[in-house]
Amino acid sequence: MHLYKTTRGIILQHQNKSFQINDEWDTLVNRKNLYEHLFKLTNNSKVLPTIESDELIKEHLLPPIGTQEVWAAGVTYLKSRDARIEESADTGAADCYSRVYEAERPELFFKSLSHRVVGHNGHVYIRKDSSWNVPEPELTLYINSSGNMQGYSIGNDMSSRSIEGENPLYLPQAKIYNNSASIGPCLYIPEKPLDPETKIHITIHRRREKMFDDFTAINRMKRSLTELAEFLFRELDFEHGCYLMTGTCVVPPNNFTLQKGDIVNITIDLIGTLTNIVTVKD
Ligand code: DO4
Ligand code: MG
Repeated sequence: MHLYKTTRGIILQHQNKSFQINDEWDTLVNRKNLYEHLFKLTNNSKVLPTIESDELIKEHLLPPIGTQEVWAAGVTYLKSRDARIEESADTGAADCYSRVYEAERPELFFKSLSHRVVGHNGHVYIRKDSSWNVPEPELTLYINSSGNMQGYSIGNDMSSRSIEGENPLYLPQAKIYNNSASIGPCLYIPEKPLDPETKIHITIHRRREKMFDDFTAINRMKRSLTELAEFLFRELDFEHGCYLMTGTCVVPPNNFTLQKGDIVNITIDLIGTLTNIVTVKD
């Protein structure tokens, strides 16, 4: 099931039908056994004509988020560990990335409040004080207030590699700035957990030319999704649940940096495609 948030209300898509859901986002997504709850709603919710739901999703889409905080995990794939080691090679900090990759405790960091999150077709920013900027395509979990994974979305953890590489203590500046977090296009709530073979695919286009294209499967992750959720919830409560980006799995070559106007597409099997346009804050 795919849940879309629009300026005109919530749309649930299931088996080629679209339903209008009359509930408030935070309350809805935090309902116990979300899949079963939504399934029941399909029996007594208004069915929207395809033309109407397509128009709402195309023209009035919002990021699939209410007041949830967005957190992120780092160095969960070998690719990410190696990229961090390379970018911090001159600073003597490379060791901390090898250590966190092997450690029992994962790297978890705060990424965004919900009002700073952009969605599908939204503009993501690159920092003006950063010389090396990349998108990070990440499977993103929706975890309810009881700590149970209830759904998935697609995240783009926009990052400054020059700032992060200079000193690991600069991580919040490399990661948290206006329009640095994108989530969308929807919240996907399957009956069963995602297949470990699920692929994440990213392309970056510049003036119609493909600059980067790569993919991997989520089973390349060193840690389990439940392990990440368990660590995040150890000493933190989230009244309406939260989003957790689970770390990047593909990294553009070291000579690549994003430019204004680039188009980033991230596709995850069964969830959809999240598209972002890269720009710079005025
Ligand atoms: O350690 C820095 C952040 C890593 C990260 O965001 C990732 O691996 O996705
Ligand atoms: Mg990341």
